[in-house]
Amino acid sequence: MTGLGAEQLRTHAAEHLLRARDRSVTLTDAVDDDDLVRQHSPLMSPLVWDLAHVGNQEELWLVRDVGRREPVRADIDELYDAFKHARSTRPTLPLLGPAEARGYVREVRDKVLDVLDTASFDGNRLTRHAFAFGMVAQHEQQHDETMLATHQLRVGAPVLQAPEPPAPRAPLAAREVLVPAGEFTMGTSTEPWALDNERPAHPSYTDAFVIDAGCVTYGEYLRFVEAGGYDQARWWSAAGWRHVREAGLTGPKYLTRDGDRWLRTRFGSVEPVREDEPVTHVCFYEAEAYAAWAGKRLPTETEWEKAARFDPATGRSRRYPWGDDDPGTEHANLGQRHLRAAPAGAYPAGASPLGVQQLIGDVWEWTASDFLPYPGFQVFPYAEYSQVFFGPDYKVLRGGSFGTDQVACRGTFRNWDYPIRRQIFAGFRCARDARPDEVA
Ligand code: AVJ
Ligand code: FE
Repeated sequence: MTGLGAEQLRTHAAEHLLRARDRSVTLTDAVDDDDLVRQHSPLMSPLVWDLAHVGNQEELWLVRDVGRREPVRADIDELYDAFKHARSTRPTLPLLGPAEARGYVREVRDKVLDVLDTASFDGNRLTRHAFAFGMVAQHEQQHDETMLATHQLRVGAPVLQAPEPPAPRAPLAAREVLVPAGEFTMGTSTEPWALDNERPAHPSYTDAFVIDAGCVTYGEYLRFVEAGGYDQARWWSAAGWRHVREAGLTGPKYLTRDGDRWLRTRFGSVEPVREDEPVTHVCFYEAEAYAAWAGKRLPTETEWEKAARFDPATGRSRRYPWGDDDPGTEHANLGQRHLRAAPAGAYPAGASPLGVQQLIGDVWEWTASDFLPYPGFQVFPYAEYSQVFFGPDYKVLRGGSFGTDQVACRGTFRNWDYPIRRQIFAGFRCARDARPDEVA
């Protein structure tokens, strides 16, 4: 993106907006109107809320703010303000119905494409305007991933189809990778569409550490379950143990035991669990407990980013593990092309310089870190995007999932959620301190 001319920026912005809208339409046209307005879980909004919310944010940011145009529907701002109404209460609001919501987002988009045609991408306004378009495309894609999680919660016959992800190309060369001690550049000051919480680039130090080359699989995780891990306080943090007891958790969400095998419900189908697939739908506390049982720990956010971006040969931080090129289909399982994570070894072309695989795509990876601002953080463009979430309540997840679009996923991208959340497409990999004999 950096160094693109105004016309290229315009084309890129239009492509990202169109791709996001195609996905929103696919996810909302897949179900009937009853399903669109239904609340599938108190954790989620009705799909029709997400759709109109996406249109309302686009109206606020691009039609009114960037475009300086008249409001399309000033009367509905309050309904679609995520801070005014908790997800659980959204079905009780006088929301736009399915036909109205579809008409609304089309009308907003029509005006936005006109704003995009006439926006002058020059001087300072280049970054500000291009950023606003990129932010809106990212925002819609984030809600598309949320809508995909709602689809996974929905009960009923399957309505989404996608081809299977690729099989492993080759076994992993090593199960663990040593990352040397030292400073690297974390965060970014140059990615044009990086959000405020990814900025600025700053030096960050780690000791030598060892990180798993792939994510923890269902097979590995279920050995912990079968060993009685959910009944043994010693693997869990105090908060994690309290939660696992209170919530009555017995294994990853969406799994059931059938005699001596495990079944998984996935987008309306019931299937045997695949042992080699990255475990998905576990919360932070479960990830932490598994790591303790395995004699390891979760990586910190800094360690994760160093494993993903640091090139020891040049000392430089890459945009992605494989380099600076935008993700291709050979690099990572992103963009809802497949509706599950791929087994370890499926994307060797996406490996980091040190040989860590599948950091981008497949599953969001829980890290040990709280969501905090980087040194030099500045709110941009609104405090409500990131700043109001900083603090110990949220844990950082990295890397994106099969449900994440590439516009909302970078080596620097930071996601966050409560440590109890399991409806998101989240898994993890483990890390540990390097032993003295490994560093010498
Ligand atoms: C970054 C995924 C935590 O969905 O709550 C969507 C993204 N912010 N609308 C969320 C977001 C405003 C956010 N996460
Ligand atoms: Fe939103």
